[in-house]
Amino acid sequence: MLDSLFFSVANHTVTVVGTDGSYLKPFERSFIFITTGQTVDVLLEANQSPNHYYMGASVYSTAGIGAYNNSTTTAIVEYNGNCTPSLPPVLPDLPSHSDTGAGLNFTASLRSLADKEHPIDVPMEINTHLFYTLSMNAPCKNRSCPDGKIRTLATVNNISFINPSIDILQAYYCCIHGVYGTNFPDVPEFVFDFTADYYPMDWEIPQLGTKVKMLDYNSTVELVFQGTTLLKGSDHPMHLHGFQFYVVGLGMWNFDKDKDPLMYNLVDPPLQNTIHIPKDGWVAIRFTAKNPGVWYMHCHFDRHMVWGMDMVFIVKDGESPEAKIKKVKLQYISNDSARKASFKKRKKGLMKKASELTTLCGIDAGAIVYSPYDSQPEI
Ligand SMILES: [Cu+2]
Repeated sequence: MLDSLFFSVANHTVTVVGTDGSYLKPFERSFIFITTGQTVDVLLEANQSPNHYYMGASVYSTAGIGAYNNSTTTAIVEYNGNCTPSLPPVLPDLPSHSDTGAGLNFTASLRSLADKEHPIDVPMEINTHLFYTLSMNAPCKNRSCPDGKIRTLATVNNISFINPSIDILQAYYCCIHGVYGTNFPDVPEFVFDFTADYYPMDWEIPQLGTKVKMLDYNSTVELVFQGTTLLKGSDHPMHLHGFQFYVVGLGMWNFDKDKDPLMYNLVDPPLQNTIHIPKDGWVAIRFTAKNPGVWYMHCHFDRHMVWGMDMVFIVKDGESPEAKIKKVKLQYISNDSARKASFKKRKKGLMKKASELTTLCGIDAGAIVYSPYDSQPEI
């Protein structure tokens, strides 16, 4: 989980048909671009002359050579039947390690099927606008730490995520205070030219914190990720748990809030859970917060994740029973047959809740259930 990759099969094209578990309008390419945490479904037609062909993958990296593995990983596609294979097999032609345009062009080609059998549900009226910068940071003044070591952190909206000692889900569920703050900012505190060539070094110093963004149930969210060139910047595969989101726009340089939304694809945007934000670029996603709970969002490059490029959404409970994670409904059901029919399920739910309170929250909880349907109360 370190780098994005180009992949190709020599002398063949592939038909791209899906990503992150959702269908796409099929399109042909001589290579695919895939970032960590993503899936891409392709069809390969063995329609070339019987032979042996290399398939290969190479790293896409905006860092200089030496900062990543410059080799090509390979395996061989062999056609069945009688043939005299070329020796060595033909190698695929892959884009260069820094070909940002090749990756961006591939990502921008993804389109949902968006037909009668596969309708899309992209939110059109947005009530929650978020703008998150993604940065590499240096925690010590002038990049020089007291112990002489060079250290790097990574941030979302200039906040480097600190892992709490108690899980945020546990703290939320059990109402344990002091574990996290609910003031994750909707926009960066400090707005500057995010893709400039030079900055004062002081701007590289991040805040540290464990902060979450609270979302009302069924909020319609638009989130723009903006890469910055602090510490020369990097690309970032951003991954959201708990949701699939529509990727409605992407581009290079600073996001323009007046012009760029006019170019959004709201007709057939791809439905994904991981999206590659190019270095010096931006990506806009939309989703409806209809999954109550605690959801982690992070860069899928392992090093960026442990350096703090993470945050958490908490989606509050909604009104209906299906939209709640926290409460047990104890209201009396007046209809006799409905009460009897749902008794077993409700009893099981209550017992599960008592058990969760004990194991998860450390509370000595118990339940005694009397009913006309059992001869003995259940404890
Ligand atoms: Cu990253």
